[in-house]
Amino acid sequence: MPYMASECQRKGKMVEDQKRKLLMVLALLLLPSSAQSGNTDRLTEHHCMDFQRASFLGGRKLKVQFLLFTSLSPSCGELISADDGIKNCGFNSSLETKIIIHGFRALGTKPSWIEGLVQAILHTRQVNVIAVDWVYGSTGAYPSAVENVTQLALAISQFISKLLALGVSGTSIHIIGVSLGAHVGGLVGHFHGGRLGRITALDPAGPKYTRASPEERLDPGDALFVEAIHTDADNFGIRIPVGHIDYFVNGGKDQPGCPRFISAGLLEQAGVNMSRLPQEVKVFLMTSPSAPFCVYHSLVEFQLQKKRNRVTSIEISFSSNSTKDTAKITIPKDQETGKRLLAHRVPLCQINSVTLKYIPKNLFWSKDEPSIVGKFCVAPLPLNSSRTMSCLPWSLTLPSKTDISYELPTACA
Ligand SMILES: *[C@@H]1O[C@H](CO)[C@@H](O)[C@H](O)[C@H]1NC(C)=O
Ligand SMILES: *[C@@H]1O[C@H](CO)[C@@H](O)[C@H](O)[C@H]1NC(C)=O
Ligand SMILES: *[C@@H]1O[C@H](CO)[C@@H](O)[C@H](O)[C@H]1NC(C)=O
Ligand SMILES: *[C@@H]1O[C@H](CO)[C@@H](O)[C@H](O)[C@H]1NC(C)=O
Ligand SMILES: CC(=O)N[C@H]1CO[C@H](CO)[C@@H](O)[C@@H]1O
Repeated sequence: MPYMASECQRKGKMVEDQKRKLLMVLALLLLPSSAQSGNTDRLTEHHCMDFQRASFLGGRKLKVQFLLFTSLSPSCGELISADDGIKNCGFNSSLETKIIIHGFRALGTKPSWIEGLVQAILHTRQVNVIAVDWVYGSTGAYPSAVENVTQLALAISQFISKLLALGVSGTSIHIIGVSLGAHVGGLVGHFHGGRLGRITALDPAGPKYTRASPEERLDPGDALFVEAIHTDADNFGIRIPVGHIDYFVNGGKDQPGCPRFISAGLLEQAGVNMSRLPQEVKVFLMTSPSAPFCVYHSLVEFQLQKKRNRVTSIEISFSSNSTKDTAKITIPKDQETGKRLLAHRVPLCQINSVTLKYIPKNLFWSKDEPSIVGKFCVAPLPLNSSRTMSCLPWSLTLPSKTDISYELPTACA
């Protein structure tokens, strides 16, 4: 009996609670006395809240609800608002918080995969899972759902701000956005200056977003780590990369020794085997952008000493005794930092050296600078919440088109 209903839930809900209690009391009075024993306890238990149901006719209010699920009650949603009352809920501010945002719901119904996803996450990890219910604003025609996205993102951002004010760390927040919800997550991350821990986009939506600017859609600046799993890029999904890593998994095949993760079309919209999802870290083993085998991944980052008024490209290679794997970091114009995921065939601890090469963009009318200066850092994935990146301990000067190699001393444990 972990929760007290009245302390935890919103006022509007309390009215409903009162009614419900009244009904229960009435029911108890009407029951024969032998059936009453043990039942009175239930009156103080919090009752499970479900998603709302909206009609697909237009003119909906947004009516956002936040439902909390914890390992104590993985199948029972608790209506929460981020105020002091949250301390009386199952919410544990020292744990990670996963916030799930669904997408467009043509018929205004609850997404059928929510429960499976929540339970799968809680089965694997002790975390706070918060499902955002915005079925009211997500229904009707797709463009009108899109119109509600900014307001929804503001509501979620405010909710997160209150969590932060209660002492929750920004890096412990992980947004999982499905379809249109992925761009909502991007906007939420943007409102938080890209300092939230992680955004996972499942099948980020394409319509109205493919040509949108990075501010309007999900992009790698929206969180410390942004990953996207595209399973529907030829239809409703977005075709362009939006994260530090983007998996385009059409035609992905099971690999020996690797977990089976995707089996397209399988589940509503996402095409993801939800019972595998909490082990999402394993997805790294399964799909590299380039090679059809299991690989390791590291997040590589280059931070310019000075922002530049043009795009900066740096080629990064990891070399081991027998392998060399390369990726290109792109730092957008007027930004300091570029991040990229580098897929390598041997564990990071077997990488002997890293080679950096600055690739200037010499245009017909303007020559790029002959060298750049900055800092290089690397972290093996998955990132854990302490998120320690190892950096080469000095400011590197990279002359144009020249390979500069450094030892990467990371011993195997
Ligand atoms: C919150 O989680 C931490 C870490 O698992 C645990 O030690 C602590 O007891 C939890 N607090 C509550 C109130 O459950
Ligand atoms: C989904 O994953 C679960 C857990 O590994 C597995 O038992 C199940 O067979 C998978 N379903 C499909 C359709 O691959
Ligand atoms: C790489 O080669 C060096 C020198 O031959 C050797 O000492 C080291 O053990 C090798 N490392 C691996 C991971 O095979
Ligand atoms: C996180 O990574 C650090 C450094 O790699 C390591 O010491 C720590 O044990 C890791 N924590 C968890 C929870 O995996
Ligand atoms: C709260 C809000 O802005 N809701 C809007 C969601 O989109 C529909 C369709 O455009 C509007 O009618 C709602 O007012």
